[in-house]
Amino acid sequence: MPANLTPQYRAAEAKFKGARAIEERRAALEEMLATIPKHKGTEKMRAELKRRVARLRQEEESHTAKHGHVVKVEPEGAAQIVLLGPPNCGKSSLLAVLTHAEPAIAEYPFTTTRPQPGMMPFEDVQIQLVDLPPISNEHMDPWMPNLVRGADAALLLVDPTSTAVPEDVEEVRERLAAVRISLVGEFPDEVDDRDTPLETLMVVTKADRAREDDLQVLEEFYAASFPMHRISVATHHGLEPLKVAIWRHLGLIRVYAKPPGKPVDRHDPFVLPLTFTVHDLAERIHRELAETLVFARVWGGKLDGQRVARDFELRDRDVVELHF
Ligand SMILES: Nc1nc2c(ncn2[C@@H]2O[C@H](COP(=O)(O)OP(=O)(O)OP(=O)(O)O)[C@@H](O)[C@H]2O)c(=O)[nH]1
Ligand SMILES: [Mg+2]
Repeated sequence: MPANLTPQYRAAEAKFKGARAIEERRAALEEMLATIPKHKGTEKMRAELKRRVARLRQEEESHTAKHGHVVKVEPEGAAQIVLLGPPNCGKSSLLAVLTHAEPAIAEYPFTTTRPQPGMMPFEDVQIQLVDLPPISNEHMDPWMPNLVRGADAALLLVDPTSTAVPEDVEEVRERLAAVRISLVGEFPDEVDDRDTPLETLMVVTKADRAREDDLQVLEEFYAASFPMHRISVATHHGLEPLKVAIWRHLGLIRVYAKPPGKPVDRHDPFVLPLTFTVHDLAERIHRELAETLVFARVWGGKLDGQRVARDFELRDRDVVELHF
């Protein structure tokens, strides 16, 4: 037994021995982990404690799943994007830096056990990011596939400093492929009904700590499969370009509707799919009135208030005046 175990640690250990419910046991183990003196002599014990915490967490999750617990995140904002990746790759750190959410972040794996949403402001829209527990060969929460299928897009995070890369990333792709979710850089032309392709950007994290060589090898390996972004949460490197890429990848446009003769409201755009027409917009605003739409005027690009036909395809940042 390594020496110098504190009374706090002993108390937590006693609590663990007396605990019956999984949650209580896990909480006590976490307390032991937090109070154990951190030096060379306790290294093995700490590693073992982490493993036991992780195992109990998994048990907790499958327990709720077996009891019919469905885990969902209500979509909010312009789109819902899930953060996917192996343990410890930096998912929660990314959520914390891009949104106001305050997820748990730790240097050990399996920190996140529940989905945690946060809203990422981008220019004048809000995009929902959902931080998730890690996926590995041994572990995928049973509620994950459903939640992932419902998302509009995904970020696949890769830790270039991981000793298991790229196998740990491949495990994520394989586990999802096994439940017919394919992470794709670009939406395929043909899709089997049973499959869910999910448009994915790859995010290479921890660029501040990684060796340039490792980054390049990784980027070359995945360049053909995914658009790639290198970031660091520590230095904020690459975060702004990543936000722009996320927005572009979603293939959405913002349109500002203005009542005839009134100024445009630039605060609250309609967020619409690409190829949405003036008629589609009229329908979105007022289903019954759409048929009575006479014409529209558009400001944006080369247009400065000219009349357009109802089948005119709107573009990002157009201002539209509908005349019924
Ligand atoms: N240097 C550096 N460390 C980072 C960066 N991003 C994350 N980390 C560290 O990596 C560790 C894991 O980060 P998390 O955000 O908890 O990783 P996660 O993917 O959410 O982990 P799980 O929830 O366990 O799957 C923490 O110690 C972070 O501080 C980064 O950009 N640079
Ligand atoms: Mg996490």
